[in-house]
Amino acid sequence: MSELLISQNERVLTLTLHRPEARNALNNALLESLANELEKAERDAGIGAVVITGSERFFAAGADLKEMASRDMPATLNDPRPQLWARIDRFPKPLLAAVNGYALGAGCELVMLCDIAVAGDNARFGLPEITLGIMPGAGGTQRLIRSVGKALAFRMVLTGEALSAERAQQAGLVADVYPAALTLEYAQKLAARIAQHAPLALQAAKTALRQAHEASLAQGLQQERQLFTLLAATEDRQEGISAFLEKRPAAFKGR
Ligand code: CO8
Repeated sequence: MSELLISQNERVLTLTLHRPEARNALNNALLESLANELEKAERDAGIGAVVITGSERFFAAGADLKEMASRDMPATLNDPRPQLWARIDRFPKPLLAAVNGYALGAGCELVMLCDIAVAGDNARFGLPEITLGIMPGAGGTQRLIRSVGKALAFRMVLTGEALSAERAQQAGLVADVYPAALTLEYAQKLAARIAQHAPLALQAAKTALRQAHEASLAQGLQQERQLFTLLAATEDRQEGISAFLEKRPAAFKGR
């Protein structure tokens, strides 16, 4: 049976991590399946947003420690993992995480790579690598500090201790918290609301927002203005504004 379950409802694709025997640990095969499905979703105009989720008890317990244990320094240097993460990170459409239970290590890093995280009240977010004699290696140190600030990022990385869903929401790691049984449904509804918007505008907004994390303010402002100007050439912009002025729903075409 595949370790990545795939389902689609209208414009929302849901990818469910399914390795229960390893608490959804992200081995290379599972990361590759995620990258492949996201690349397919990128090419499919019928998909407007993607939700990644796990089970009700665990989102993902990190990198696969059995796989990692077998890798020495040269093997780690030549590990295809950074390329797999980069492929996932390149996904240009809105990407949401619906998190119940543990999101640890690489599982937490996957959540941070997503654009919006929605959590169940039983979720726990942590980077426990330090307890294993290693450190986060898939964006954890870089994305966490930009998301929750210096004090909490240092505390989490240096102690390895996890945050509750409530604390993660206060810190800005998570957008919404729901009762665990409803997390996925709410995330899918949020994704559906997002996916009804103009695809090119969503893509441009995502690119510009990510600049805030990944580039200097001056570069970010410049790119935001360039993307804003480019959108002026789209049919969807004309349609969106006309629909508002004519008091009718917009019919976006991705052009
Ligand atoms: N990898 C592999 N197997 C795992 C992992 C994992 N990360 N986590 C759990 N498992 C396996 C266990 O070995 C066990 O297998 P078995 O039944 O064969 O003994 C099975 O899942 C069940 O585990 P538990 O009995 O511990 O399950 P619980 O539900 O009691 O506990 C926990 C769940 C709390 C998630 C617990 O399993 C745990 O603490 N796991 C380890 C968490 C961890 O340390 N994660 C960090 C991993 S390191 C990392 O992510 C580094 C990323 C850097 C990437 C760099 C790439 C370039």
